[in-house]
Amino acid sequence: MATKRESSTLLEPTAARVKPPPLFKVLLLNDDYTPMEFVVHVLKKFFGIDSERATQIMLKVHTEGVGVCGVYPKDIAQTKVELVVDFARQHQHPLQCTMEES
Ligand code: TYC
Repeated sequence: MATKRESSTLLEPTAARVKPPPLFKVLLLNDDYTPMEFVVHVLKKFFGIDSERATQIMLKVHTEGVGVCGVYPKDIAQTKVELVVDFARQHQHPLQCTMEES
């Protein structure tokens, strides 16, 4: 009995057809009221950054107005932004956290 041949339809290799998911930077913005120690605490708690690096990032935000906390896929970046903003509001701080495609 003759064996059936596989379909001859050619598919492009997966790697050539699938775009990598876009990544988003999570940003902290400066303000005049949130205590510096609170910002350092946020960077450690939500982004797993060590004290020294967290202090560097906080000071960059303080002097330049904005700084990057981390780069993530969209849903993770959105969750981080929500968690940081909720945490800041619970502590009555006006800290702003946002995201942008990188
Ligand atoms: N500018 C704030 C202060 O002088 C400190 C600060 C740093 C606030 C970073 C927000 O994202 C921020 N207390």
